[in-house]
Amino acid sequence: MLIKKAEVITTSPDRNFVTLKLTTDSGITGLGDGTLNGRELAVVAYLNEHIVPLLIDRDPQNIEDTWQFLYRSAYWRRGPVTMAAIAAVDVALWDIKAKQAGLPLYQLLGGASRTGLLAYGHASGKDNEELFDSIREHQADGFRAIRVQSGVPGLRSIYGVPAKPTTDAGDGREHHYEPAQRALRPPEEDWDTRSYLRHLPTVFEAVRNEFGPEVPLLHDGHHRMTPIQAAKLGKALEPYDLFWLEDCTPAENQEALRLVRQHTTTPLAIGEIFNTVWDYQLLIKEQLIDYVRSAITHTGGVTQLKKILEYAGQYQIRSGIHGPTDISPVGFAAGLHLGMAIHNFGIQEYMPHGAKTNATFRQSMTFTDGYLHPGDNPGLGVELDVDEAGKYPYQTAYLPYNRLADGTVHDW
Ligand code: KDG
Ligand code: MG
Repeated sequence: MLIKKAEVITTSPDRNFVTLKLTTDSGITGLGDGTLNGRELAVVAYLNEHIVPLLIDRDPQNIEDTWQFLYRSAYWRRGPVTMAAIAAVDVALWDIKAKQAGLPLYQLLGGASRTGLLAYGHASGKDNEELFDSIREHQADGFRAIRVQSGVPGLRSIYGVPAKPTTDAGDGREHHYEPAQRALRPPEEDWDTRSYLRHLPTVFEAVRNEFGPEVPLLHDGHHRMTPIQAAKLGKALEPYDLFWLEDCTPAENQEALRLVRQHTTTPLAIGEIFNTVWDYQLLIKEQLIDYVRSAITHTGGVTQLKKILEYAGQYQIRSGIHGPTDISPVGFAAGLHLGMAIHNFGIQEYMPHGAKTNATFRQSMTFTDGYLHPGDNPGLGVELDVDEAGKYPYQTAYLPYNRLADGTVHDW
């Protein structure tokens, strides 16, 4: 079997997506997700200019060899663009191999280790009243675990809280929060860590009082605190028994987490912006995190994330695969298949895509009573309607960035 065609398809139904479609001489096709929010066209160019010519007439069955070839022959390794491009190829090859075997991908990854994947949904509100409504809405949708993001008095906008409802998931409800805004420049937001640190514990106290001690609650600090501020927040949130505190401090300097760990037992999740196992090495080896947050799309595909999670499993660190709407239905499905097979599954993020996206990418995954399942169709269980995709050309969009009161640029 040989790869005869490799197409890089961009589409923007509810938001921008980059999909690699491989077609073999036996007619089997494979899809891979190369979406890198706000930098999509860099991956498109990397694929079109540097990788697609190398895939034609290549045997799609040698997935590990292709992965090593693309990673090592590039000479310039790692990084979000390279690893998203490699991920797109890797996932498309796994899709082909599973279709060739006539099996859902998770069967090739070791079979089912569970009947379904516990998912968490994104509840948010400018104030507690709006937040409580959002939590109730997600519980009504079946979510058993809830991520809580709240407005902070004095701040105009904040990560995770929609200024206005954005995507319609086709159920007549306004859902979720799409951070990348279709604009020619990144929108500027304001930030103040001390206001946030004062306010957030009061939000979790109110949520626990209202919804009780059982419901697993998660929060995303979104890279905005210094290590000691993160330690302080982790400690202040201990009485509210969080499932995890995510991205509490920028983790380029992995040692920073030693200080956080020293001061709090709140479980820590990190890794959605990581690209290789090396970004995790010290964090895993020193037990500084409890959940690996990478998405398959940003970590070089199934091939590498499986290895990272096997390494993490030796340290009893579990998966918390990244699943916002900027992970396309293709990348999301690949994460579900891996989540079904690994032993050290923790939880799966689930931010439903919009109606146009769901019409463009036909998916066999299900969400039932709080649990996700990838379905049992051969391959990933996702088909891209190329004609539908053609209706929505790419639109420039940027993620926001932050400035402090004195004008200093800050992590968003
Ligand atoms: O593109 C950026 C998003 O993927 C990110 O902001 C979402 O932090 C995120 C999350 O946990 O879903
Ligand atoms: Mg996050």
